[in-house]
Amino acid sequence: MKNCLRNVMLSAIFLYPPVLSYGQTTDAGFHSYRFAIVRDLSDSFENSLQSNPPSVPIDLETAKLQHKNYISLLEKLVPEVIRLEADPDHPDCNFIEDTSVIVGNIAVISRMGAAVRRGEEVPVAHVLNGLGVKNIVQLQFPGTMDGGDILYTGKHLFVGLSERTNESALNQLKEIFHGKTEVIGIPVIEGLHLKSVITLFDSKTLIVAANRAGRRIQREIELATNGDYAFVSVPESAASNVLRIGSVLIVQDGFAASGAVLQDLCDRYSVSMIKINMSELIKADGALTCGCLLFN
Ligand code: CIR
Repeated sequence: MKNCLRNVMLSAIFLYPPVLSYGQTTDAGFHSYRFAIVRDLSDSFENSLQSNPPSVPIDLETAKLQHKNYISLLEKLVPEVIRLEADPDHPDCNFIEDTSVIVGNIAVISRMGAAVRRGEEVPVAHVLNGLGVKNIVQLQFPGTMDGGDILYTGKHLFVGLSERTNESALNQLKEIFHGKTEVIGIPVIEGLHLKSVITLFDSKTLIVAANRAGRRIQREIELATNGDYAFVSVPESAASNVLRIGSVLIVQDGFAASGAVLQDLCDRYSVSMIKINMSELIKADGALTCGCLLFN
């Protein structure tokens, strides 16, 4: 496998963020994408994995509407949105972010941490292949990885070591991206994924949940990276998962205190903020990044 991975690495082209001068940090180019892959919400979504069974069960019709609105929004922001059919045998299939990690022209196909979700990655790999993504690498046993644990900033690839993503996956990613981008393991002590508590505002500014897991992750990143990042804390952990596309920041509706912090940040950097209600997807531990795969 080593040789194969080395060949993959030699032909990789990586996209680094543009150099920005002080006061000009919106970073829209880095966050612009040509493609988004999304997957419809399954009729079996009520049977999705839920770490804390919600007091009010998922309302399927509302979930479908929320997911439809999310896709409509992506269609306004990304030129080519590829929509895959739902799979009734995979109630979590709309959470397509978990199926792979795409950086530059390398796609690493997940071996997902939850065995019941394995198989969701198959049609995604086909689409990536059809689009001409040059290097498609399958994560190997005993590695397990969910894309929700991978945070790529342009300079670093942070890998959440969580219930879903393990040390073997971290080591494989280090090998795949060797010489191209620094891969750093970050323990996730609470929450499903790394990106359940930390996401990108821009390539140098991270939005982090003001909870125990968020503080630990911030500390680990600070220790590992020599002050490369600024951190903005939001009080509600669900609100720490934001989705930046171009000069737009998509945030979860319904979290007023965090919304105010994020609005202030957006105002400072001339980024437009759009709120979207994902209440039914949150019940299945879903967030904003998890509904799409974005790449060029
Ligand atoms: C799961 O437990 O796998 C799904 N119910 C939720 C996955 C959310 N994925 C993500 O945030 N990347």
